[in-house]
Amino acid sequence: MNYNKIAERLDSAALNAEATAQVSHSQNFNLEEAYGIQSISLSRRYIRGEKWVGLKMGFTSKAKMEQMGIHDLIWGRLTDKMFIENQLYLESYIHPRAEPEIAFLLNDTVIDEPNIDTVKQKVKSVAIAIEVIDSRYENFKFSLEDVVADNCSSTGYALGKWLPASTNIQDINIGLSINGEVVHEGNTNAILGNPWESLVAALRLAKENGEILGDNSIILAGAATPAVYLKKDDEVLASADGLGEVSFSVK
Ligand code: OOG
Ligand code: MG
Repeated sequence: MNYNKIAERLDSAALNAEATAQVSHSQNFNLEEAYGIQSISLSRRYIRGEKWVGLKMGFTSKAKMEQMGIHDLIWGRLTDKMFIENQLYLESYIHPRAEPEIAFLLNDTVIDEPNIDTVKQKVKSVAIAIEVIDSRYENFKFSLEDVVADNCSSTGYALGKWLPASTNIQDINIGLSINGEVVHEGNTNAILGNPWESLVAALRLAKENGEILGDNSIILAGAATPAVYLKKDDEVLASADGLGEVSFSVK
């Protein structure tokens, strides 16, 4: 199996906003190989000048697992170019979807044993966020290995105001509205029982995989609700109790 070729195919699909067939339709590959492909496809972005900024966690809630039919925790990489400020241009995407998330901004503390108590020392700030996912696969359909190879569908993130790390993020309502109408609402404890657990998992996975999460790295905890497809002229807004809101418009 040619990892480079598959990485190139997925990277080009993202660049050209053109869907491609699921890798699993033509090859057998395992999860380790899938993460290998993800890593190579990210290298292509770094070579083009994108900067790695952190990680996103996926399938941390039942709502997401059920929507996509995958029940394993996954992680992908975020780059600076994925940052969305105010506007998203539909023509740059294949079939983008949005979901409300919580973001963590890290400091440079080194954590040897990630657990609920220790990871809090590594957080400078928390914020409401919107993740935009855009599977490079036709019809947004994939196997576990497919989605991992495709950087876990990650394509964009919008961030609300950074708030102190002491801000409560547990057991609060979080939701997404489109054009002023709430489309999905959930509770942040749907994220692994407690959104801090997602950070614990992220730090553990980063360590296992040699990803160094230094000062100002960003972690997205994963959505507590299903994702929604975006269409032209949508005003997309996420909010959570005590975290304020973040929004962008679709052009
Ligand atoms: C995969 C990414 C999952 C989340 O928050 O659970 C994810 C997908 O749904 O395409 O980002
Ligand atoms: Mg997500």
